[in-house]
Amino acid sequence: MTIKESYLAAQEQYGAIGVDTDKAIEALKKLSISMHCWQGDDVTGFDQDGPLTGGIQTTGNYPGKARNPEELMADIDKALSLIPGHHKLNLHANYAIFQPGEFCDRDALKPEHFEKWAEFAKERKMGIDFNPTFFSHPKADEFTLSSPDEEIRQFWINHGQACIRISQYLAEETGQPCVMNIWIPDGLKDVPADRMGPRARFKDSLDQILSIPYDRTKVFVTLESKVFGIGMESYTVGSSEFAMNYVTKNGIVPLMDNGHYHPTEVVSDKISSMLLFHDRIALHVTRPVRWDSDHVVLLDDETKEIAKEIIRNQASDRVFLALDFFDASINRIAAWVVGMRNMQKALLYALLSPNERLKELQDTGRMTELMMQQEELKTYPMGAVWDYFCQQEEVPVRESWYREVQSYESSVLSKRS
Ligand code: RNT
Ligand code: ZN
Repeated sequence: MTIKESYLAAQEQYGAIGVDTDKAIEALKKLSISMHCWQGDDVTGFDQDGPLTGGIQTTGNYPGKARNPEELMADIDKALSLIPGHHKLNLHANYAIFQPGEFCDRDALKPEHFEKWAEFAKERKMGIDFNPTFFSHPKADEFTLSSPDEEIRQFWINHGQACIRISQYLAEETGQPCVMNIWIPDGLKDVPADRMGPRARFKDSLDQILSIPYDRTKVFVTLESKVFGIGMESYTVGSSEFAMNYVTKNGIVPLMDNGHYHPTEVVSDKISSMLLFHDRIALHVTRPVRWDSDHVVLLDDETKEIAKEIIRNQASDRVFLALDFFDASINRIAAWVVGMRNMQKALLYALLSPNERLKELQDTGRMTELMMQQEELKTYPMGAVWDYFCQQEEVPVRESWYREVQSYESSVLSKRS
């Protein structure tokens, strides 16, 4: 059977439960995901040689890591060529590109340091999202925006302000809004003597960062909370309550990373509540394994549940969707492709559900039928629709994309030492 024939058979089966597969494909085409540049080089960036700090960690030493902007850009291109649809690029400030011999510290970064990225994005008609980098830096050993050392705190406030200017530049260059996400690692390994002080300083630092003039239709500032980090097990300054209250009071956008909550809490259950109180929300989709381990996104239950919340609440234009993982133990390009394609599959799964019908079953108390239908849906032929979508988008169908990664590995990655 050809891909088209399988698709037509699937179309009929979905049609019988009131799902229009053509419409699902059309909708999926428009859903763009922000692909994080930092999977390509284990969050190293180009502005310093030190280790990854901030309580996050990459493990593994798979060969072929991108060592410079050219390699990272080539790898991003390779990954994007294997991912259907049209996406955004998510950059971190430590990916600044300097002229030979030039160095500029984080507090003084300028749009020109991201000119090459802007060009890269424009050539590909992509938008760019941006992140100040409050880690992997000599001044980020302990506290950043919540530091009791005023000089250090000021340094990072300047960094945040510089990043707002860069974000606006990126938005203007690409013609697409830039989501600028603030996440700080600040916290303590052991029981604090003062939980309020660092949070009060963080609050003040954010106020100062946001006090510079910027165009709120071009730059959407988001704030990401976290429950703990490695070496910050007892206290994080930017907790969920802190972030939620701050964003609500200051009209910026909440960002939820599904690795940043207590292990039995799920972001899928938080989305509806957040959407009721915010015009927009942002997500970092990741896969926590036991802890916030940032494994590659799989087509697992929680990823599907997150996608359902976006789709069945018709919220795709209110949710900034980004991925966030960094796995150095496998081919890094494959990691991107698996994660991106899985997020898209989860969205397709949600688009191929008879959502109105399922709501009606819930509202009329027909819980047996609801369970039955939700379970039967799991074995509907979504794969045939996905394959057809990939074919239409001119990207490799099913596992055939992996051959391209293998040949790229032998012709390009294996030559990197
Ligand atoms: C860390 C946060 C944050 C980072 C990136 C690199 O726990 O999830 O989003 O992963 O900024
Ligand atoms: Zn994150």
